[in-house]
Amino acid sequence: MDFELTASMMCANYGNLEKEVKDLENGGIDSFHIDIMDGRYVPNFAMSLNDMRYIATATKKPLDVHLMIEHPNNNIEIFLNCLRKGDTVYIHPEAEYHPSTTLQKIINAGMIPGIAINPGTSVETVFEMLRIVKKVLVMSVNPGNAGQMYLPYVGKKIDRLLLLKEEMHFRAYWDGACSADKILAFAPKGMDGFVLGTTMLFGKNRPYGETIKEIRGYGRNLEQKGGSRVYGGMTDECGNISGRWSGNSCRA
Ligand code: S6P
Ligand code: MG
Repeated sequence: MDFELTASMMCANYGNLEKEVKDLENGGIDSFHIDIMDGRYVPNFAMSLNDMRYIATATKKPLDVHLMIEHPNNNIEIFLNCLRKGDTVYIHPEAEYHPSTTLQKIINAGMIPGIAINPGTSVETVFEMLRIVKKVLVMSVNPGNAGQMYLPYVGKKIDRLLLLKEEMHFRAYWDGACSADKILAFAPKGMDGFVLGTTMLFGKNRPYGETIKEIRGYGRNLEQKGGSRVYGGMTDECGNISGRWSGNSCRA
């Protein structure tokens, strides 16, 4: 079972960003997740335009740009001009008066349009936008910081969202507190990719390649267990499929 793995670069070691990018690339990462924050839409400043620009020149892998900024329509061209066709740009629909206009700009520039859904945002709120976007980034923590706890109530919403994938033609990605049990539970339900941050990848004193290989192994194990993508399914209050994966628990 294949799924995409993207590295949350706000968690990287900025003491040697070039090495981080190369190590992740050599370790088999699929793309680089770039968290841009403006201190207004979220109460934090993370990566900057210059960080994004640097990583874009340091790798040929796709960038996955997650804009946590107010009214991205006002200055989205600045970001689009630094990106390559095929890179993804996610906006938060709540941050924009007319999110479909902004998404159209992303499409016109040749990038992949995406929306990020906050834990408190319902599927119904973004329903029509699911027709426009190619990717949906589901936040399983509140946006703004790495290293937060998984919010278990998000699981049931993800189940409902995944049921719409086929009809609405989008791919779904997990962002926030991504752990092995979440990959094991949600990849078989149709989650197409996972953002890896401090929970699994960074700050572990372990080569990135080793961790990434281990995670890819989950996909092979799921296949051997006869797992095929089943869209939807029941999620318990810990966000896992009830009774299917023993030993799963909410992240403490
Ligand atoms: C949060 C941001 C995320 C985090 C990432 C961190 O606002 O959008 O991309 O950087 O999820 O992962 P972790 O494993 O530290 O929670
Ligand atoms: Mg993010």
